Amino acid sequence: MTAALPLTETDAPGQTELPPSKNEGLKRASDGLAGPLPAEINDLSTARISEDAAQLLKFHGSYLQDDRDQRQALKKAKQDRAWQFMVRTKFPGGRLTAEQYLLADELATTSANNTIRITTRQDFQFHGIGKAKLRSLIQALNDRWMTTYGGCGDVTRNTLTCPVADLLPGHAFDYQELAQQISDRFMPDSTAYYELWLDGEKIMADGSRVKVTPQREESFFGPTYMPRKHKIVIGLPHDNCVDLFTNDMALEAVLDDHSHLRGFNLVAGGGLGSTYGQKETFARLGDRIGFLPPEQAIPVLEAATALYRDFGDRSNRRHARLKYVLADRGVEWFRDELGRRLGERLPLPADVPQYGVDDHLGWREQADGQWLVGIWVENGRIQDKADRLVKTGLRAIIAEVEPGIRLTAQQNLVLTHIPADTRPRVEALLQQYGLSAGGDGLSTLRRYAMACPAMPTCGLAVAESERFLPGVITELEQRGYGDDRVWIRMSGCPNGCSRPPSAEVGLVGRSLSLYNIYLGGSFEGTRLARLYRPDVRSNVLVDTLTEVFDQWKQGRNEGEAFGDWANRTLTFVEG
Ligand code: SRM
Ligand code: SF4
Repeated sequence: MTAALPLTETDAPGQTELPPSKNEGLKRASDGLAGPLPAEINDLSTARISEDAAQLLKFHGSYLQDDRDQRQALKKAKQDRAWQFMVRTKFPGGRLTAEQYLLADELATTSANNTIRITTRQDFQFHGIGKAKLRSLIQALNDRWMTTYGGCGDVTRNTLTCPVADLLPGHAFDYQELAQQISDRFMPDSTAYYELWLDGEKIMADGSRVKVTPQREESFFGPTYMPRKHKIVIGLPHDNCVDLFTNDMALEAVLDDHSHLRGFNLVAGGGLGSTYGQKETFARLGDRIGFLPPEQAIPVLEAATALYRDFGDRSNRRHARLKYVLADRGVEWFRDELGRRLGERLPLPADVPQYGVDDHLGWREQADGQWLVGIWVENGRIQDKADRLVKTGLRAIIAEVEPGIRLTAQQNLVLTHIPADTRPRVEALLQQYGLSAGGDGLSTLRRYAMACPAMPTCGLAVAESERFLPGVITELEQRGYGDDRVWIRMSGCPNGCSRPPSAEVGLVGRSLSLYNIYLGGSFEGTRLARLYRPDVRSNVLVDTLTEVFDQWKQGRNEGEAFGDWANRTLTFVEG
């Protein structure tokens, strides 16, 4: 089976007659994503860049932002906004080395706001970077093989997979390696990135630098790249730690009784973002399309990605994700069209057993006898606070022990390959810096809470999230709910970056101090939450939650998770 039709079929057979969006023209005219960037990035007479340049900068892994805490005062003083940049890396499978971590830690201090943000897609983000430091930061990351190319923009984003499956006993297949291969396959061809940030050079595996031959053609993406962002994951049913159904495309592992990989189900059409008041936008879980053997993973993803490239809506960016192609045209249409491109239809999806999720906190013995330990990082923000010196502590442990590093899709971090006789030393250091590997004072409720960055960096936030959720959890702990295992996820707008639509409790910003409450998603990420209460003021959020938690405790069946109980018994506003 091969991808029989040419993969440059960008004439988009499925397009509507509406004119293409502005971004389509911008991409086409950008000369391989360069556009006005070289001139504007190097112009230090202004702290910002133009709107067009900002759109293209995303493909290079960076966003123009401003410090929203300062907006009002600056406006009052008739001054320009406090412009700054965010930079996002791309770590397939969330994997990096100790050396890379230590460099990221240093760059966060010298070039950003002294924090590193672990993202829900196993990456790092640096915030608060001044324009004068942007180039040197991206250069320094690349010098140690940390790319930012395609971290954002209308291309294939970071490929996720379980951060530790390849290390644990019982797995014969290297999911990390496949994630890397997928990532490599879908990198853009244009060399504009290397010319803009790396003096036209690529850093090779041995550290040497090689001049790139300038290239602008995109053999796979074509001149207009993807209609919108494109997210791929490899997921495991017994450990759906990557929330596989929420992605544009997923390879769902099909395992035999002994955990050996038989192949994958291709899952397509997931995505979580929506826009208030626009009914044509919604959160959606992916559908199982068909079964494929492991060696067909790349050709099948190529054909499915080309299908998205060609049929995604290029006139309305809010309706451009693959999920809308699936919703509008149906699963059977997708199977037929994919079969046409592959030369034959995929066999029907295989049955998969019950789902589970592991957040990978705590100590586990690896198959090779060494140890790994998952460390909790509140909302992924690596920073020092009075009670927990997360940044200093991680740096100290990583510098001394030189473990492998894996980032989780729950915004936490795993230290790997720790020799058995070093474990007591790591335990002592964790304690010394107030770091938690789960348990040791960390409540269960807080362990499973996640928030997106929102204020003050995110330009799309309409409400607080990362700065607000910890206080909500504290109140719930004080009222006696700390031992309850419930996924609570908050976001500052309905784009769903911390994945509230697939949580048991989703708290989604409506406007300042106002949230919609969604309930009833499954713990395992196999069912979406539904709108339970709209427009809840932040000062009564905890009261509303304690009400439903109490009802759950009184009315649940034995062992029934909160999300399952809520889905079974509550009356919802929608759905
Ligand atoms: Fe996201 C936009 C942060 C994962 C859906 N996301 C943004 C931006 C870049 C805001 C912007 O466009 O100006 C946010 C930057 C805020 C800041 O100050 O850092 C942002 N998204 C994040 C991160 C950092 C949240 C986190 O808590 O970790 C995650 C970075 C992931 C990465 O490393 O690549 C992040 N974003 C997600 C996810 C979850 C996932 O992918 O597993 C989603 C929901 C899944 C999905 O894509 O449907 C998500 N982000 C969005 C959307 C809505 C997209 C849509 O088509 O519906 C936007 C808005 C947009 O693209 O226009 C957005
Ligand atoms: Fe920003 Fe909204 Fe994403 Fe939160 S969910 S980071 S507020 S875009």
